[in-house]
Formats: sequence, C-alpha cells, structure tokens
Amino acid sequence: MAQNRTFTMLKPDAVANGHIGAILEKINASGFRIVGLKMTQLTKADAEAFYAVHAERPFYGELVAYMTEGPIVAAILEKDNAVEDFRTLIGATNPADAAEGTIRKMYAESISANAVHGSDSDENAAIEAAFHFAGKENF
Ligand code: 3AN
Repeated sequence: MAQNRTFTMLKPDAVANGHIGAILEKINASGFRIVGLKMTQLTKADAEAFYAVHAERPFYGELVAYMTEGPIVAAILEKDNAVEDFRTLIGATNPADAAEGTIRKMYAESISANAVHGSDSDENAAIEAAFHFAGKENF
C-alpha cells in the first residue's frame, strides 16, 4: 500500500506520566516517520469539536474533561498503510483488552486515560491533522 498518513495524540495521562519519549521512540521503531509534532493543551471547545462524533455517547462529558486536563502531544505520522498499522500498534481502546506489546497495554491507565489516539480512517486522519496543524507545520 502507498505511503499515507495518520494522526495521533499522546493524551494527558501519557504526558503527565513521562511517557512522551518512550512512545515516540516506539512509534519511530515501528516504521512511522514523524512529519508533524507539537505539544499543546486542548480547550473545552477544541475537545468538544474533535470528539463531536461521540457527542451522544454516555462518556462524552468525561472524555472532554479528561482530554483538557493537561497538555497533549499531537503528531502526524507517515508510513505504508499508516492508519491500520498505527491502530494495531496502539491496541484496543480498553488497555485491559489490548495485546501485549501495544502502546496502550504498556502505557495506558484506563479506557478513558488510554495514552494515545489514533485516527480510524484516511479521511479522519486528514481532518484531524488539519484541526491541529497549519500547512507550514506539516512536513
Ligand atoms: P479509539 O480511540 O480506540 O478509536 P473510540 O473512537 O471508540 O476509541 O473512542 C474515543 C475515545 O473515547 C477513546 N480513545 C477513549 O479515550 C474514550 N472512550 C471510548 N469508550 C469509552 C468508554 N466506554 N468509557 C470512557 N471513555 C471511553
């Protein structure tokens, strides 16, 4: 499959627990090229917009509160089959169900504080990357 891109965030738990370096190293070692990178903190409006697709879900309020509680690291990643391969690398949403060696198994605390986000489609990867990065920040 052709080189394509996905979008990730290292979530507030991963940043607060000092896992930025280890997670980025694992991402690189798994064959992804980092083509955009920044540390930032989501406002409530940012998190509500980013997770608008989940607005009707019972955990939406908790998710928005959690994602705004501290800084995150946003990144754009490039690799063959990036979206699917990155979701394999991060593992199941609930770290209790995540496979051995996945980022969530290694670093996540809980289903909401689950260390990393990974886009679920090429289309959403492009939307999410554009939400966080201006053109000149994206290599
Ligand atoms: P994923 O991030 O694995 O694609 P989604 O898109 O179903 O999972 O959910 C988006 C985010 O919402 C998750 N990363 C997680 O932080 C949170 N979330 C999902 N399900 C729950 C749940 N049952 N309780 C609390 N938070 C949840």
